[in-house]
Amino acid sequence: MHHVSVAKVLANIKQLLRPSRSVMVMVSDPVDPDCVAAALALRWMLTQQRKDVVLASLYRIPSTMLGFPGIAQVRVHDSVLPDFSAFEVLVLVDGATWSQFLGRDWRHVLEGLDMRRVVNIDHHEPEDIQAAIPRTCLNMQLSSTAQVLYESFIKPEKMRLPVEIADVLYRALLYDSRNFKNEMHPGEYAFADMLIEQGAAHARAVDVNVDMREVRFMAWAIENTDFIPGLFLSLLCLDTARQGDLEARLGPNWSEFNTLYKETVLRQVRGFHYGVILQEKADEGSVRLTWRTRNYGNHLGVADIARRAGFKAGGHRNAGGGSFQGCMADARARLLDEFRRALAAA
Ligand SMILES: [Mn+2]
Repeated sequence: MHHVSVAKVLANIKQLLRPSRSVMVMVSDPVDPDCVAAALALRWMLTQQRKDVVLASLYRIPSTMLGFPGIAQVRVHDSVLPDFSAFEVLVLVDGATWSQFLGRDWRHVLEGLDMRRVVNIDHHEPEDIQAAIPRTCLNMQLSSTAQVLYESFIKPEKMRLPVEIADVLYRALLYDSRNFKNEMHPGEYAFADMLIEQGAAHARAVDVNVDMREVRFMAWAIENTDFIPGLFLSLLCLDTARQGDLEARLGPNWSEFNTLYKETVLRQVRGFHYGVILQEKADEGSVRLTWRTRNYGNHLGVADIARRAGFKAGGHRNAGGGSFQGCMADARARLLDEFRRALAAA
């Protein structure tokens, strides 16, 4: 992968956008405060330059995001792809892999796209998008995609934001940083301070107001978590039977209610630095991986361990996801083996 400097990438993106009249901004899967706020902020910036901007998602809006300010501006294309040819530039925000934007059939979708007109703005560890479009992939290891926009556009151009844009960017920052509990990135507090100064509502952004189903998921999940002290690991395996149990308790969207569990149990319990969820995808013959690593202390990189166990894995160092082709029993056994091996070698 050849390296292109951030300054050069930024110049390339500005050059591509300057003459363009119509832009589509796509949000990533999962649809969360960061990708939506980044899309709303970009829409505001580009509309100032008299461009037509459409915000799109290939993925449904999770129930937790239905009350997010401005969410109605995101068009959901959950069965039919948008007509990309109607736009001069396609901007993909807050994701590093094609599948997070274009779905499982992304290779086919890419065949119909002019890659010179695709832009990626993101803060995850670089993946296949950067490899494909290094000239227009703005990837900065910062707190959030919201902060990437701040450092690249808002701060250098001394933009004054509308209150509603400052507010959603602040929510994005707090969401992605877990209210500043994640690893600290340069400029994070300066960004926050600017947003507050421009009218972001702090009290509302930090208000915790979870659905009761979050509590029921957590109670169920704690009962079903394997706490493996020798590996410093908490492991929740959701095989098909357990998923059926959760669906009966919480409804078909049960998987949207794991936030409280992830926040409370993964990486927060003394002696359990690594928190992993494995979820069987029987229809795809695969297993989905989610992990969190305690931020404080010197710990192993779960992505590397998972890759050695045969998973595809990415995201951030201390929070990420991936997938394994095969069954739950194999995914679990191989992951635990590699944890054992890595800890023995450490
Ligand atoms: Mn993000």
